[in-house]
Amino acid sequence: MKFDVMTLFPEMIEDYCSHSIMKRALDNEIFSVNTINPRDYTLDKHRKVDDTPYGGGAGMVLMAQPYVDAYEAVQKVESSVTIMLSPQGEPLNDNIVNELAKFEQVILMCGHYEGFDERIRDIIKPREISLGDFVLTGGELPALCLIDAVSRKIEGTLGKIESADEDSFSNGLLEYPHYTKPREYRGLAVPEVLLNGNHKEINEFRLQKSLERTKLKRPDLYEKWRKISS
Ligand code: 4GT
Repeated sequence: MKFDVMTLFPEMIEDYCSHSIMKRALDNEIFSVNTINPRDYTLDKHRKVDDTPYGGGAGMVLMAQPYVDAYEAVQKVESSVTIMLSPQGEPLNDNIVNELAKFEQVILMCGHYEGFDERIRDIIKPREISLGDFVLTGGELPALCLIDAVSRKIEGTLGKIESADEDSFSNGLLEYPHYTKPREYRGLAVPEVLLNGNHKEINEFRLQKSLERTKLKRPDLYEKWRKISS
C-alpha cells in the first residue's frame, strides 16, 4: 500500500508519520507515505498556489493549474483510488476504511484556505470524504486520520498485541471497558470477573458491557446491531 498525499504542507504529514505505530510500520515497509507539493508545479516566479475568488468574498482559492499538474505527475498504479478530503464528502466510517485498505495506492488531496477551484474537482473527479460536520483550516488532519485508520487495517501495521479485531466497530459495537494495574485505584476496584482467568465468563462480561454502553451512548449503533444479529 502506498499513500500519495498532495499538500502544501508536507511536513505536517511527515511529522505525524514519524512517531509510534506509524513510524514502526513505515520502517518495516508495511506501507509507504509520499508527499507531493502543488507549489512545486507552479509556473510563475512567486510560486503562487492561490488567488482571490471570482465573484468576490473572503479568503483565497487554490488555483487549478498547480494542483492538476501535480496530480497528473503522480505515478498511478492499477489499483488506485483518489480522495479529496472535504466537508462536502461522505462521512468516513469503518466500512469505507476497510474498502480503502484493499487498494494498492490511495492518493489524498488536501486543500487549504477557502478550498479548491471547482475545476480541480471537474478534472480529477475524486471521491470526496469528510471527517464530520465541522470546518478545518486544512485537509491535512483529515488526511492523516484516514491514513492512520486505513493503515491499521493492513496486515503487519499493528503488532499481535494491538490487533484490530477487537476494536470498536469491528463487531458494530463500542468497546468494553479496559483495566490495567493496579487492582485498586482510589477505591475503585477492577471487576472481579477479569481476575479469575475464566475466559468464557470474561467474554460474556465484555459483550454485556459493550452492549450496555452502546445502547446508552450510541443508540443508533445499538439498533443497527440488534437488526443484524436477530
Ligand atoms: C473540514 C474537513 C475537511 C476542511 C472535514 C478545503 C480547505 C477543505 C480547507 C479544508 N474542513 N477539510 N476535510 N470535516 N477544510 O473533513
